[in-house]
Amino acid sequence: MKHSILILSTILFLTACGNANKGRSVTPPAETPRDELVQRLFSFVESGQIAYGHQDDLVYGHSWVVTDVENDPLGRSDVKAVSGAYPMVVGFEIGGIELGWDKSIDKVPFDLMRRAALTHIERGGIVTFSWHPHNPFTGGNAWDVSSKEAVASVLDGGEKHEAFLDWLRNAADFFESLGEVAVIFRPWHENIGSWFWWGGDLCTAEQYKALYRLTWEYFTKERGLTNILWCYSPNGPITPQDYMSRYPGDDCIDLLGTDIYEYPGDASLEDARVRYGEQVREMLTVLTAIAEDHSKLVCFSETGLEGIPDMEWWTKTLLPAIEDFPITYVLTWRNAHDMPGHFYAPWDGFAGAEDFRAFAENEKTVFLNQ
Ligand code: BMA
Repeated sequence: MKHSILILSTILFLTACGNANKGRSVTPPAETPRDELVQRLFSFVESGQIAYGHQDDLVYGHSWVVTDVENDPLGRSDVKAVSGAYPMVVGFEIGGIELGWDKSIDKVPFDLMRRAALTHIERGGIVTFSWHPHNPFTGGNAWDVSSKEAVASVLDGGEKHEAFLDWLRNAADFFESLGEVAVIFRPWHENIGSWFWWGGDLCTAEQYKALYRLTWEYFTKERGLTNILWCYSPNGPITPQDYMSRYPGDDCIDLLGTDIYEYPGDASLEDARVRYGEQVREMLTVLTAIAEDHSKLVCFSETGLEGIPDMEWWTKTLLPAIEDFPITYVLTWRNAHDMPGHFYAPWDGFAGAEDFRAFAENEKTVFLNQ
C-alpha cells in the first residue's frame, strides 16, 4: 500500500499540470476548480480513506421525491436520514438531455439536477454524472442493441454525425450551465459488456475509442469545458487486456473506474457475497496496477446489491472488498421512489440501517457532515 501511495503521489501534479511537470515531486497550488477536485480526490487516497457516493441522493429517495424544483431546500437524503451525513459523492444521470428533454430518463428535471449538483458542491461534496443517451441510429433507448451501426453512424462521415453533434451540444450546454465548478463525467460506461448501443459486440475497439474521443474533444476543445474530470468505467470483472482494449487514451482520461454489482441470482447470499468479494478485489487489483502505470486515480464508479437483502452487506461484503485498495470513492446506485424494490442504499425505516451506520462510522469511509 505504501508503494501505491508513493506512486499515486505523482498523479496529482501529472493530472493537474500535464506532462510538462513530469518528474516534479511537489504538489502545485490548486489554480482551477479542476486542480482542486483532483487534490480532493487524491487527499482521500493519501489518508487511506474512501469517499462514499450515492446516485440521485438529493433529488429523491425510496419513498419521496423533490417536486418544488426552484425552492426545495434539498436537505433530504436517505443516506443522511440513516447515517446523519450526506454521501460525499452524489451521482446524477443526464440521459434524455441529448433530446432536449426537460427531465432525465429517471424523471429528474434538469433544472433541479443543476441546483442539486451546485448545492452539493457548495456544501463541500463531489458530483459525478453518468449518461444513458438514446440510440442515435434506431431512436430507441440506451439499451437498444438491435443495430451494430449506431456507433459508426455518429462518427465523422457517418449518417448521424451532424445529429449527434447536436446531442453533444445539448449535453455540453448543461455542463456549461453549471458554471465554474469541477465535476466528474463518465460517459460510455460498461462498454465491454453488450447491453448498451456502444457495448463490446456493437462496435469495434477503434470505433469505441473514436466515440469517447469525439465526446471529449467536443467538450474540451470546441466548448472549452476544462473543469471536467473524465472517467473511463467499463463493467467488471474483466482482464487488464480487455480493460485497456477500449481505453480512449491517457490524454483524455483522469479517473479509472469500474461498475460491478452483486447479483445473487440462484446462489445463496453467502455464495453471492463471496463471489462479489472476489470479483471486486480482482478488478480493483487490475485497476490499481493500471492506474500506477498510467498515473491515474481510481474509483469504484457503480456498485450495489438491489434491495439489500443482506443485512450486513456494508460491513461484511462491501467494506472488506474495497478497504485494501487506494480508490477515491465508491458509489452505490439509486433509491428509486417509483420502484419500491429498486434501492441500493438504506432509507429511514429500512431493517438493515444499523449496518450502514457502522459502515459510515468506520474510519475508512468519508461522508459529508453538514
Ligand atoms: C439503471 C436503472 C434504471 C435507470 C438507469 C439510468 O440501472 O436504475 O431504472 O433508468 O439505471 O439511471
